[in-house]
Amino acid sequence: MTLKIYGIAASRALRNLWTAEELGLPYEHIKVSYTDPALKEPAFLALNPNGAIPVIDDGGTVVFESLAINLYLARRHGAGTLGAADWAEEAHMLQWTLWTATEIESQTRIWVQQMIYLPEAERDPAVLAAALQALARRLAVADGVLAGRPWLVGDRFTVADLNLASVLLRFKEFGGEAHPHLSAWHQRCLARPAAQRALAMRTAG
Ligand SMILES: N[C@@H](CCC(=O)N[C@@H](CS)C(=O)NCC(=O)O)C(=O)O
Repeated sequence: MTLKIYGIAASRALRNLWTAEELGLPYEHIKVSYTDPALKEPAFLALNPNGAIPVIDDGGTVVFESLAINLYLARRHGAGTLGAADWAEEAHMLQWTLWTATEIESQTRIWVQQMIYLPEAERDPAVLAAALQALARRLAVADGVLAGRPWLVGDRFTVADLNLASVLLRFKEFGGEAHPHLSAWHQRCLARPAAQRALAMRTAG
């Protein structure tokens, strides 16, 4: 059964579309938006009880959480390429992905909340500044690591790179350009043909 990816490309589903493109997987893209009331109805809640996108159905294996979906797809369909070749790589892919979720996305979501969702009058500059400051400290860590190696795990682009790069999509706004090695790495990630195909879907509708 073909992999099904639920969620428009202009959402966190982009991360999973990028992964499917990297792996060359055939997939059906179900372009449901995060504003669609159907997300809160029983049929969709049976797939993702959070009522949110993305969620995938890979031949009956249903998974929600965008970064977990990518770890699963890489392990299931890309062992030794996008996914781990051994347990040490597996550990480091988990390490960087959990770091991305807890140390990076915890701050970038504050930026998104403040700058995209809240009306200007309700924004709190102190909250925004604190998030950007916390983010800068963490981005400096990744910059230091990438000063000595081209990719986060092994000697190739892996799901660890994809997960961090896709969370840092608003790279400039998140202060990424202050970190030269991270900047060069982010450009390498986004220049990949699979990334470009996924990014093009955001405007294609
Ligand atoms: N941590 C989740 C977040 C999922 C999420 O918040 N998705 C947004 C779109 S990017 C959504 O569907 N929001 C609608 C809602 O929560 O009602 C993930 O990474 O998959």
